[in-house]
Amino acid sequence: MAVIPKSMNKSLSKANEMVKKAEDVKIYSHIDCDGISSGAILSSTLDHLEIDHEIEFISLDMIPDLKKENELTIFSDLGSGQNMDHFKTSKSRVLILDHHPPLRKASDESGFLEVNPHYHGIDGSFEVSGGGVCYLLARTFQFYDLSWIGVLSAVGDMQNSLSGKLVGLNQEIVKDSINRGLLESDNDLAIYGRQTRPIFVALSYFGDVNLPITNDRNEAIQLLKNLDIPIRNSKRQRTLYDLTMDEKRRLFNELVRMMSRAVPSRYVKYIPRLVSGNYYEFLEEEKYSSLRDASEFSTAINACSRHKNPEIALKVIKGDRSSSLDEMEELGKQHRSYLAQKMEWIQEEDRIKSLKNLQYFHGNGIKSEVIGTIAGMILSYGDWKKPMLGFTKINEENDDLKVSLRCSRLLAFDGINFGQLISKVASKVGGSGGGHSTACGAYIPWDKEEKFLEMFNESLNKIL
Ligand SMILES: [Mn+2]
Repeated sequence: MAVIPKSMNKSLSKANEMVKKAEDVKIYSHIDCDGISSGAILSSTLDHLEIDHEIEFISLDMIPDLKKENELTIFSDLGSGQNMDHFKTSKSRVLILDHHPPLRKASDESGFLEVNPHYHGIDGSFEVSGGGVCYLLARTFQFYDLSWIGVLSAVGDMQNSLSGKLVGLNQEIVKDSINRGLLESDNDLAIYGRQTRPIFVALSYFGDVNLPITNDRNEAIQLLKNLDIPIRNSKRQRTLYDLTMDEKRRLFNELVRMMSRAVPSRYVKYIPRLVSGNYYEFLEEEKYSSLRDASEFSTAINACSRHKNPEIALKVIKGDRSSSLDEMEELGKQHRSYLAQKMEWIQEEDRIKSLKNLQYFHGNGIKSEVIGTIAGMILSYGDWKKPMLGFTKINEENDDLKVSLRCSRLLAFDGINFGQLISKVASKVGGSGGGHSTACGAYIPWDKEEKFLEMFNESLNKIL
């Protein structure tokens, strides 16, 4: 794999030594799709090596309270951005496999090893995910069968969201997976729900700008009729997966035409990028199942993590296709009905408020784990030209606020990075934040919401 820098290969082989020697391992991984996939790769690797291990999924705020109790502690998809001094002191070893921007200089103290792409000139925000770094370690043991999970983690981390496809080290992991016959990938229409959603339903959620078909299934059916694309075959409703090349071409042209009419002219050049992108299809999974498409699989994992059941997702990724898969599907159902109920609640009383440069809502009572998902969904009912911010209490015990932001990718193509902006504004009111350019969030003190909104709105005067 030519693209892995030598220096990175060196630290991967040190990590390999560390793992090989260990007899008792604890893994702490981030409780999101990338983190759970990371955990699945590491756990499968240790299973293959017959090394005893435990795994626990945590959020970043739990790190200060963790204690070293095992011979080797591995942190995956977290650790690089946090103070880890309390883990540096005792005799047991620590391995950090992360892709977030590191706090420390490349450290290689005895017993404390950090593998992070940023140390080797690779951008961890889109070239490799936490799970990707874990896979690169698994690969040093020749466990190529885990490559598909590295793809899943990158898609779950939205590393393909701006360019429409995986690049950099991610692309190498894709190749490994294709070579093993585990994956197929090609360009297609970038409409979510490729395997499971009837095409007219998928189209009604198709977004980034508001169109006549947005949230309107009848309009979507009409559009397909006009393009001579049947919505059913003899057995069932057709999904994107069922469409012929020719049908896809007609649909692509029509979507580009509709969107180009709906946006200011400076955005028109970006439109094709929103309408097409690569799919990542897991060939071992059943067709039309929610596991066949990487992006749909990652949604199912998120439903587990957002309702605090990461272990179910872990078991499914590790291969359980019976009871854990049933549980995951049940959680998915509950998740969707929770979202629908909250969406209705926001809309029934016009709870979306608008300022000059942004829109927002209070989701008091909405779980902080799903406030971002809801902000993304509600954006399609608001004005796509402004970001949507949702506020909610962190949890029952903590009155401070979580704020999540979602926006059209067109704003990011235009050069705005909301992840950086939200981090800046949050720290000015005594909070902290970060994330991607189109999906990010922050934690702020409970009494600082107004100040935060005012400053955020103000800071957009020059850019929006
Ligand atoms: Mn990650």
